[in-house]
Amino acid sequence: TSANLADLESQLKTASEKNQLQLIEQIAGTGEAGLIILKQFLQERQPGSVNFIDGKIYQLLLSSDSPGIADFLGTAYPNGVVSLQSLRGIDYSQVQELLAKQDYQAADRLSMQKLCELAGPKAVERKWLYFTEIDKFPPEDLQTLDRLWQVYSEGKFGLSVQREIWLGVGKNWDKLWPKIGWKSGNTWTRYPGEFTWNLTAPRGHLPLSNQLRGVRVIEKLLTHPAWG
Ligand code: UYC
Repeated sequence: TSANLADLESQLKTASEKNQLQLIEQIAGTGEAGLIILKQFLQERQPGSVNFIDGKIYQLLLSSDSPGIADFLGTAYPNGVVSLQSLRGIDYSQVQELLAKQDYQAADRLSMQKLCELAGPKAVERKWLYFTEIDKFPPEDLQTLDRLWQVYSEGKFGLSVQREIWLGVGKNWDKLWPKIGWKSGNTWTRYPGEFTWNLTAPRGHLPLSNQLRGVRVIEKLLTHPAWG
């Protein structure tokens, strides 16, 4: 009933972020009236501090089939809720599009491609990174990619999330792999079929970085000055 919806709306304003996620899903589930409440709530939030609450609402509005909501999104957020800064003129809008649609597998592949673009034409050709290329990455670009992953994953995915977990296990790679679902016992998780391409994955599961050539690339990514 509308009394219930008004109730959920007022709870949404003061709840913790974890409870907000749940309330947002509940409100979206009530149909058009709920979507309008979420649209208003999104508009009233601080544009300077976009986080996974904004991302969640955007994703739910995007997946609705209401033409009014689609018009609003197209005008207010033509690219999504995250502003896409790059110091190298790289266009991250397709990464945002894929993450907003929760196509985490395609977003993962494209994110690796964007890192290669950041490293330059040789890396684009090679399709993988030399660890020596990573020092020159601008912090802004890594932060943009990290914000995209976090905002569209309820805060679960992103390089800075992986960094935090890695620091939490005393920078021990053998302890990191099972924690983020990249290894089970002695067995590496196989690409792509054995990875979990949705939010049931463990925290830090994505984005992937292939360990075939050793840990130096991921080590450079997780120790980059971007994470200050
Ligand atoms: N793969 O196992 N991986 C590939 C991962 C390893 C291997 C791509 C991650 C272990 C081969 C991505 C893990 C290993 C290829 C990832 C993982 C291995 C490949 C596509 C858990 C064997 C074919 C992008 C740590 C024991 C390509 C790319 C090639 C691909 C990711 C094998 C994203 C996180 C040690 C043979 N694996 N990878 O880099 O290079 O090609 O031959 O990490």
